[in-house]
Amino acid sequence: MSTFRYSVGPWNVHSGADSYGPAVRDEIPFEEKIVRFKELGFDGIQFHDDDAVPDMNNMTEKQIINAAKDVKALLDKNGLEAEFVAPRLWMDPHTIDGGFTSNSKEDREFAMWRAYRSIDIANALGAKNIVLWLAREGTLCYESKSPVENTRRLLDAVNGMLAYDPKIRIMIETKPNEPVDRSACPTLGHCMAISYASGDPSRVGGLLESAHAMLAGLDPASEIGFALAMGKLWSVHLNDQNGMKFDQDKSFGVENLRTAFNQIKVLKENGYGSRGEFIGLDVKVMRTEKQEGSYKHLENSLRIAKALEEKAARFDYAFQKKCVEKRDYEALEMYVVELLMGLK
Ligand code: GLO
Ligand code: MG
Repeated sequence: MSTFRYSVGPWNVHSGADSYGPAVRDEIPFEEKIVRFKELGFDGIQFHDDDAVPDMNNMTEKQIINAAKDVKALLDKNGLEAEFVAPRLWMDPHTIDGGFTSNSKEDREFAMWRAYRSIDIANALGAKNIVLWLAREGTLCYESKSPVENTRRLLDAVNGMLAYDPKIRIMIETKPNEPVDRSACPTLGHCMAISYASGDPSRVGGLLESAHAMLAGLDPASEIGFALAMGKLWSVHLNDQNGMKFDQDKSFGVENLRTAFNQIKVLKENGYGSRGEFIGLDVKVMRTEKQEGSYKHLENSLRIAKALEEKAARFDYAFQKKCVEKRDYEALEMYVVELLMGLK
């Protein structure tokens, strides 16, 4: 029995286009994806603003809200909950140089317009959270922006959103690089600092993605633990990554099984999910998969996560305590590896 509720975004099933080659599978319509997500065992859906309302730039504020209400009806019909809405501030011609930290005032205003509309969409979908994945907030050319001003602009944007809606919560999804070289908010430590410097720290928290922590050379379970200690871990994007290279979004646990186990273990030990938090699986299927394999990575990630939940439930805390008392960490480490290998 799983103790967690799992969530996923429509971008996690995609046609396989990357920077070096075109699509290799057909696009699957949104309605079809969400039916399948439910069948696979997901309870939550994550949205970009324009996943919910595709042509939003050319719509009035009222039209945007009405379109989002139709999506809410679709979610209700399928027994699904909207977890968050993220303004997609990296695709638009207005956000080539970033959104909140763009050097253009007009483009910064556009970014805020999208952030406010994302809050409207979240309210229409019944989602309590906005996610800020700050994809292009940072620099490609270091001298093009001031790191001090970048940080202040980011804080101003967060404060603007808090003021726009008295209830909405903001979760910053930190990532150190890609597509920018140096990000304005690379780790959960930075996110916590922004939270405490904001107008309402109780409404600004973090979303930790495993791969993003690894890209920063950090351990995802420890990043999760740090934010949990602050009471500010409000979502996670579990996936996997082979070292510090491009963001791979591999299925959860396929590269670093022990690290994956420790992520599940720290979430479980600290009652993650008891305040409605979801475990998001931000994974992508390999480009080599055929059409019928479009959901394989989601099935695999869920299977691995649930198997690791069971391993965490079986973890022998009495033995761990004994090892700690004797300072016999070799024995403890061997126990963990044997547990993961199915020898315990
Ligand atoms: C990319 C991010 C991305 C976000 C998503 C939600 O590196 O992980 O997938 O999670 O766009 O904002
Ligand atoms: Mg992510």
